[in-house]
Amino acid sequence: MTITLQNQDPEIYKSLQAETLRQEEELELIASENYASQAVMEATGSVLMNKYSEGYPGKRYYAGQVNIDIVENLAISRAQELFWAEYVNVQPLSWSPANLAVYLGLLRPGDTVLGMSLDQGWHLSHGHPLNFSWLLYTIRSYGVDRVTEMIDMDEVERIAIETKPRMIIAGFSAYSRNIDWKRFRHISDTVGAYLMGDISHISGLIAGKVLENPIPYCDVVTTTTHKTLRGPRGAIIMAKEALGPKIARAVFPGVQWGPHENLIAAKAVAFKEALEPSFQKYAKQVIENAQTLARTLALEGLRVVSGGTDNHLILLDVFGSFGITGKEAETALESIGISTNKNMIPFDSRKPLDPSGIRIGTPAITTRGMKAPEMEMLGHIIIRTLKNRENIDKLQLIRSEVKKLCAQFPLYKNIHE
Ligand code: DSN
Repeated sequence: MTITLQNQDPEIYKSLQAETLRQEEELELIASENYASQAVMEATGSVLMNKYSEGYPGKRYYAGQVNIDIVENLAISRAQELFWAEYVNVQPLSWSPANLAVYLGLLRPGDTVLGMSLDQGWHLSHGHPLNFSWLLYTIRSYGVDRVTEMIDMDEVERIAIETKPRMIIAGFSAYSRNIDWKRFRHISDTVGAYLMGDISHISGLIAGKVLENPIPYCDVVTTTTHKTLRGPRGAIIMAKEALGPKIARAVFPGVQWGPHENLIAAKAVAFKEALEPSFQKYAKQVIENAQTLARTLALEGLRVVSGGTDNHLILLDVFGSFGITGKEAETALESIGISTNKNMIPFDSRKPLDPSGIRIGTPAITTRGMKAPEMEMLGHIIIRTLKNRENIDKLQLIRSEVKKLCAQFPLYKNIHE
């Protein structure tokens, strides 16, 4: 009998089957998630996971690297082509380790870092009291304007001059507006700071050429590979050539040892996919879908933070609009088969675990092939769910509508157009 996961470990197999069905029959609106292609998943589950390969191509600490080096060099050259980057490190295991390596490579403990404030679109590694960033560095922050809910670049400049940071971070996990990269560069030059772009959320939209590429403006850029970029879980760091050696030493041996070469192969596969013209079409559709969905929700009385979106992400003030907390909204939507996440909104008076907002995004549903008509349908489904969240019969009916919609856009069939 062939040994398979099914007969060797039925319990895990059962959970994988159940998760496959959940993904097939439910809608993924978490802005940081996507569905990787079968080729990306095949590389992720490949024999490359068996290999230790500390070091870099041509300079490893263990033998047997002939195939590993080919894979890692391909991942590097494809990322360079995709983002027009001079230096690329494809080894970071994920978002925080990538950012940690940048801090370690370019700063000294105690140096001042200026990033987005915690409640307005931050990431843990940009400065959270329990994170290495806060513990090792002096974190200062800028935020959004109270009225426009967009970044006020004059205010960023004022704070930068006042705090004299060694590094400025432009990058967010819950900000839906375009970033003024040129002005960030100007401010960084004014105060003599490194400019770090963290494009973890929007890198697929940059690769797809629908958002401006920050590489020419930044000293260093980090991104995860599994969000809009639609690759495996992981991250990369891109930098000016001159900073390459510092970043390389910080990633290995500074932060990590053995890189996960199976994931590096999967990153290479995803970069090849993103170099295809079809990926540009996908990226354009992601933004169009987010704008249609935001418009539909706003017309139904749900306040969209900053009044709209320029990318894949929409932040919704459910508490201010309908008197429902973010946690209640997340729970109601999950009950009908839609995954979202509760999220702080700018100047939120509520707490992080039960804030005023939810964050939604269109990368995954666009991968399924959905377009404007489905966004309008989805907008009405979200509103009906929030308004009827205590009506079990109505929720059951809406759940069956979601299942029917999913059946029209099967997963792992429409991914390659
Ligand atoms: N989990 C990532 C996100 O959803 O944006 C980081 O917080």
